[in-house]
Amino acid sequence: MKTFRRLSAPGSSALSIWQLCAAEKECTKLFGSVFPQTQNSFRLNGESLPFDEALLWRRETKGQSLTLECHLHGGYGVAAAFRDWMMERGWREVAGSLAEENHPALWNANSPLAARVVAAQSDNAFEKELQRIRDMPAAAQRNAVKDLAQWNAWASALEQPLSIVFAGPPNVGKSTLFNHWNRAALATIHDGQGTTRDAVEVTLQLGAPGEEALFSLTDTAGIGDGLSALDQQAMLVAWEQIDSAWKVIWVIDAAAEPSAAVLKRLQNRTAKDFILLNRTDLKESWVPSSLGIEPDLTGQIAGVDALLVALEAKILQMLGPPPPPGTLIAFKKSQREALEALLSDPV
Ligand SMILES: Nc1nc2c(ncn2[C@@H]2O[C@H](COP(=O)(O)OP(=O)(O)OP(=O)(O)O)[C@@H](O)[C@H]2O)c(=O)[nH]1
Ligand SMILES: [Mg+2]
Repeated sequence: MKTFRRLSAPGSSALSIWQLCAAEKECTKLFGSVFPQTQNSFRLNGESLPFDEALLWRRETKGQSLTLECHLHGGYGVAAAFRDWMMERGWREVAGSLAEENHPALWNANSPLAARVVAAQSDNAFEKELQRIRDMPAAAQRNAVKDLAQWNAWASALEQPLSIVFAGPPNVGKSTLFNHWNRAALATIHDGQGTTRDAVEVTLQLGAPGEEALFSLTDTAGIGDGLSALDQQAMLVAWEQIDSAWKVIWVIDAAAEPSAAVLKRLQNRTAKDFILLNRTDLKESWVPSSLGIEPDLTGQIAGVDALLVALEAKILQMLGPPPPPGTLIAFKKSQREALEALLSDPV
């Protein structure tokens, strides 16, 4: 009997997770000579599967029968293609997803990287590790907790998408950059100030292929001087977004000095403020450094792809390298709190 079932939520956009059960020789026949012999995850490529990329795990061996887990990179279309491909090869789909019963965390994993860290936690691995640490002598315990906690920034980013907000004076190119990043014309771009009045939010996967994580991106209204009542209302919404953001990308214009409120904020920047000097193809009309402003990145729409690549790299750098496959991290808030409790009160 060769059966498969879907473990991930049917509508999940970036990833689908499947469980395959069959005799070893059937699995070898399906995946060809590259079929993994070890327990570890194994990356398949287009030569063995008609899909971009897949990760495969051997989960369980019972006699001749194997249970595999397959993570496919891609949304609805890839899932449908995989289902057809399996059925053409005589595999039978078993009704009903196991997700809610057995894989609640995988069900909720919203990106390839999130799925990877959740997979590393199967079989209560994190709780077991915590118990192992609790049994250590105090000094070793401290080091072990610190090792785990080094991933905490990534852990909270993977549990709940971090929010990146585009902010700045009117008409500086915030929406242009936001749209290029999304590759979709979601926010309204206009040649004249006061175009974007609502905060426009999308979620977007950023990162290297196979280890993308989900972020939320918000485009806001321009923060200017002497604005109409409507624009002032929009500005208040923008400030709310800025206050609750993980990072704010302040877009400013090489050809126009920022409004007073933006200038003041940038002169007193905090760790979450990132400054992008845009429209450098236009004639420079002010010198940022003379006003105490040091942009983190400088560019123009003409080179926007290069600018975006640099921007994405700089944003991801703030989180450090992502956890390698198999790394245990405190993925859930409760797990991070357990680590903190151990640090402040070793047992
Ligand atoms: N020359 C030049 N024009 C640019 C550049 N980036 C954006 N623009 C243009 O600047 C104008 C304003 O761009 P938007 O993206 O609407 O600006 P915004 O900051 O979202 O404006 P508001 O929503 O009004 O606050 C558009 O005509 C863009 O095409 C650039 O690097 N160089
Ligand atoms: Mg705009």
